[in-house]
Amino acid sequence: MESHLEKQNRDVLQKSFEEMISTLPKENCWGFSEDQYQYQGFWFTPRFLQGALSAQQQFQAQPTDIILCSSPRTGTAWLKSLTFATITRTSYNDSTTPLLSKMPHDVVPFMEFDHAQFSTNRHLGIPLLATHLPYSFLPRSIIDSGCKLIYICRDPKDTFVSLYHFIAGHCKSQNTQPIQLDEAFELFYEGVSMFGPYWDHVLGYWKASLERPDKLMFLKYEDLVEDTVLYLKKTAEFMGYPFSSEEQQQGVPENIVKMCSFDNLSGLEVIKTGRHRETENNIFFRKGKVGDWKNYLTTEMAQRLDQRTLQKLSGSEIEILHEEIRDSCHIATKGRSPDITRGTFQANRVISE
Ligand code: PAP
Repeated sequence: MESHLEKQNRDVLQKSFEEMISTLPKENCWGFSEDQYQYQGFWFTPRFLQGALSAQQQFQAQPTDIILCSSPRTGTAWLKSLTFATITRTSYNDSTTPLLSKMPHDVVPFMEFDHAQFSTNRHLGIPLLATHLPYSFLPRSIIDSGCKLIYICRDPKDTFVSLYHFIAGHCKSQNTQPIQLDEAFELFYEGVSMFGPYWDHVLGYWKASLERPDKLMFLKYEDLVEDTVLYLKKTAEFMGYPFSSEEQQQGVPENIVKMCSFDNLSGLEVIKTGRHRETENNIFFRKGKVGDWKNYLTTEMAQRLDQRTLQKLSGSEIEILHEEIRDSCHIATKGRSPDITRGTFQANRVISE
């Protein structure tokens, strides 16, 4: 039970946090009941910002930690389940793994929300932790400890569509009015989205990976969809838990992929009926497809977002758009801005070969 002194300290901290955020630029948007605040270039709800600042102050990374990093809606839960199943493959079998009875977000905690749970996991020898924080917000101990990071990113069009549906679903469950898709699109385009601007999030990790390629692995959702077994093997190796040739002969990676597939996880009772904090688990699992943006964005919207992506990532050698799209943007922008077409991204460039 919290003592009087602890409560007093908590109240003081809360008051100073509220004073601090009252000085920040804010927007009331995306249908949230709370405002979003811009802090050091990124947008947060107060709860997420508070979690970020508290993680910066308190989180002590260990060299053996493996931190799964991502913007929202880019494949975090999938990456959590794949890495968790890989690391715990000798502790659990197909019928005892916690992945069958818990939501991936409850199996691998978020650094900025679930400190206590992380200590328990660590105690159990599970070094995984996740974060949606931008690279520049990571607690210093993560960089200093030399622990490993895995970043997953996704085509911004699918990321936006997924985010829109997630927030709309959340609003519906809270009986609040979601905003229209085209309004949300403009906000995302301008960078006003949870932990956004999306491109700055990607770029922060990308630049860090150039400096520390042995410590930061880049994955793309689209690559993971295309050849999940291949990327799972690379991820296992990067994490220091490679599949032996015997395991490969026995089809262990394939079994993990099957267990963590969208169809399998989304069909579980815990996903159909459970909750993660105040959100129903089924809202986290929508379609799990590449290119679903085609069902929601007009051609003009898609082109605008692609142009934005190429502009924002120009000069970084990152490629998060499909080759065909880059080529068509190249044709559309020829003669306007030579820089726009320079964005190319070797998603798995830093994976140990
Ligand atoms: P979150 O961290 O904000 O909860 P995150 O897990 O990063 O979201 O991404 C959610 C997306 O991954 C959803 O995409 P969609 O809206 O386009 O469908 C979700 O469906 C998808 N996803 C979740 N689990 C899997 C899986 N096992 N395989 C493939 N995609 C998945």
